[in-house]
Amino acid sequence: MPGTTTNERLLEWVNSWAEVLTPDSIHWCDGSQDEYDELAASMVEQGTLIPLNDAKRPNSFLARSDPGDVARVEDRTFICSDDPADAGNNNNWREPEAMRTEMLDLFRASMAGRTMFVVPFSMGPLGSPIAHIGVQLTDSPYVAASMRIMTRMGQGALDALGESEWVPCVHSLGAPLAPGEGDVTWPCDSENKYIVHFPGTREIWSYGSGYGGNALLGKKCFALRIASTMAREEGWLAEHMLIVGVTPPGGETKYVAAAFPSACGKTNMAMMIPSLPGWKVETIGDDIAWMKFGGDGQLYAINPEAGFFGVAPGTGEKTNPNALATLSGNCVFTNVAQTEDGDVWWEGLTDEPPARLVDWKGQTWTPEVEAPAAHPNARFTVPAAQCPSIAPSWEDPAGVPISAILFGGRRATTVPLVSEALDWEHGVFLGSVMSSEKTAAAAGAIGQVRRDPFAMLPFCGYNFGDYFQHWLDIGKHQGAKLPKLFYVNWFRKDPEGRFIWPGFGDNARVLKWVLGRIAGTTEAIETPIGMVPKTEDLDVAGLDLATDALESLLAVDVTEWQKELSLIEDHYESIGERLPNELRLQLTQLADRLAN
Ligand code: O2Y
Ligand code: MN
Repeated sequence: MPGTTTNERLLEWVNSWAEVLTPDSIHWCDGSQDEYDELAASMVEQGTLIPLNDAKRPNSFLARSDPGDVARVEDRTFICSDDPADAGNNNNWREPEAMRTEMLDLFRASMAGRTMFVVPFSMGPLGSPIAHIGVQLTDSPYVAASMRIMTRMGQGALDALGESEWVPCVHSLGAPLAPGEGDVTWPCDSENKYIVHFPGTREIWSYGSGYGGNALLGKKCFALRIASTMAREEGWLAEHMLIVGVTPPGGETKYVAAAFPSACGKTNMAMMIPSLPGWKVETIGDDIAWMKFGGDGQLYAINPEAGFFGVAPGTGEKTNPNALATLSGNCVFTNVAQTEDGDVWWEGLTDEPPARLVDWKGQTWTPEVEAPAAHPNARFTVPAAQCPSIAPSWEDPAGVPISAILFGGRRATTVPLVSEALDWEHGVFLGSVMSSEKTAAAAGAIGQVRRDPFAMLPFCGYNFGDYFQHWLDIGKHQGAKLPKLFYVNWFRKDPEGRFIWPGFGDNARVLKWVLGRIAGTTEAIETPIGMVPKTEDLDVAGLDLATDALESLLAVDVTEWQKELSLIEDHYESIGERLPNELRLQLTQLADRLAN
């Protein structure tokens, strides 16, 4: 049954793809609870979903993926632009027509024996001027159900679309069924994955994977890779950033966006419980921010998503109590372990593991087993509205005005706890050189610095040189009242290798300094790398910090920074010839300031 739409181009597009994909049936998703329940029931019958103990975690399920389909696949992710230079050294490039031919061969009859779901979705609150609509075709009921959690999916999105344009997203598991052939619990073509973007026509084609960012095409593929190219053309920003509202006691809420590479505690910060008495931090989003200029010259941000697709391992009462409370029901867990009483468990949920579990591969697990019970990239999918710290304004169609943007990374040395950019151009320089050190997980590589500009390395849909220029151009927007830009590092260590800063809820102390800088009430010291707090201006009341800890946290060591200069030069070399001259100048100016 076609959805209720008169959009002829949409109807034609669905029909023409149905001819290629040859599904047995077509289901237009309306986004209702009944539809979700029916999808879930059919997946339970098939064995794809295991219902969890309803008394402990109502309306929740566990999925176990194919072991060959457990994460995003960056080496199989492609940008297909006419000119390879437009994709840049930061992307895998393929010629668009050659890729279409190669993929059409795979797509042909790839949905045989299956239902094709037509999934209309809005990235952002329905009808928001900052939101955009997509329509995904998929033969995965897991994907259709997950899209209902992660986006505003169904008839509402079709209504918001009306007769206008949408981002077409085609997804097939690549696992056709012959007549009478039995299905597996996680169909996919794990040896043959393609995550493909055509920025010129704003299309996404994905084949072979049913997992996460490879298959829920609204998230990384649309909201970052395609949206970043749309944002460049249209003068806005599509960024890999969390958004929080920060309210001092009796004060006004200020909204802050922050970009961190993976393993830097982004979800924890998005759901932070501040340690400062009377302060409030509220969640707008944990992963992606779309920001457009309002008539008043401010950047207004929305979280384009409606749910969280978070990493389960490491999420516990100490690291993120708000995330745990969010997971009280209506969740889909993927690749976590199952307890004997039909609930879920993962490393970091409790200090001690249960005596007996079923691991993510469906095998009996006891603490003697060396391998983790949950896959390290095991995920939860849950409605954002369930988060105790969700901000009242999180679905405001107008977005929230952004007063500050934080960039950050994991650095044991060199980079102070917080510094403020000298101006917009210097802030863009800071974003363009964002870096993290590899952790002990990567044996032999500890301390090696990896550059991840704006945390967009796997997500920028075009040449990083052009992307940096776009950020510089945003700074020249007529009448812009730009957010202040900062660089934070929660991970500085002492000579014994211990973290100096406690992190988590105590990061609110840094936010307090940031708000003071926004208000113009807090002073700062100008250093060669930016404006750094006076030690007395960081509120560390009640913190058990070692003597001289603050000096170490805020130190700017000229010798260390001079070594950093050559690393940045190498990084800029790797960007190629489209690196803006303005950023080369920023690097020279930094070198000059360090020399003087
Ligand atoms: O592993 C995946 O498919 C997803 S990766 C992911 C998921 C949620 C939020 N962020 C990320 C990421 O890689 O940045
Ligand atoms: Mn992310």
